[in-house]
Amino acid sequence: MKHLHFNEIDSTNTYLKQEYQNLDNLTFVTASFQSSGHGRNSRVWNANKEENVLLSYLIKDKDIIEHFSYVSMFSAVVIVKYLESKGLENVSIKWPNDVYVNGKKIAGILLEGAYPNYLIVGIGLNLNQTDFNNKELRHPATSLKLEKSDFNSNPLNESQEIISLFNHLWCDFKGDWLMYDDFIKEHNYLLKKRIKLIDGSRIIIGIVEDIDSQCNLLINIDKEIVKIDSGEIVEIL
Ligand code: BT5
Repeated sequence: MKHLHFNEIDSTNTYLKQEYQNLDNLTFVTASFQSSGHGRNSRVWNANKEENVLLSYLIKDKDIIEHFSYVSMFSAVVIVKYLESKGLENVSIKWPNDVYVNGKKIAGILLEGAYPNYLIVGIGLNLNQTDFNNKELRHPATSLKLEKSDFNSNPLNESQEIISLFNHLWCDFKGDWLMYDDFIKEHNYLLKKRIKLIDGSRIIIGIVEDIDSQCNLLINIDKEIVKIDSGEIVEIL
């Protein structure tokens, strides 16, 4: 495992996309600042300089790339466990790719891939930032500092801690995709919430019943359970 750190970069995901041929499987990249940090569908990821964790890692192992939805959930599990280890409560996973604390977004996860060459997982985690322009954000944001005012550490130390935790948990997980099944179900932010989801041209409204062992969202639509493997929650009704 290798860890590269940049003071400033366009995006840690973009860096890995450009350099994947020269880098090993499980290379981690972190940055103190991103000039073009992005989320899904080219949305902007905002993070003040030197205040947050901006981290990406590269997977080149084909077997693992094929299991990308587990990798996405696993990454959320690592962030939840990290936040719980800092004493935070009410930490949950908002399917498919966010981590919430007390109903606010603290981390976003972005998967970008080109099968069979690479899968890149980018994680933006709000640490010390306390000013968020919530009017501009799709969902209210929070940070470790806002949730726990006595939190005092720098993003590079915390990134290293997250990478260590990742490695520790990864060794077991990569042989057993279902290992965190129960943990994921227990931390399902959307459980029993009525949601509106958009998947391509499809609009789905229903009550979330579960996340199944293939990481699909199970939605109750007029008493019928529908399995959703991708899409975006646009509203909690
Ligand atoms: C995500 O996208 O939530 C995935 C974000 C991944 C960012 C990391 S940082 C390291 C790596 N390098 C990158 O360039 N990206 C990854 P999405 O679900 O599309 O959510 C994006 C939306 O979240 C934006 O449109 C804003 O409304 C909101 N947002 C932006 N910055 C935020 C922040 N710091 N905290 C909470 N919400 C934010």
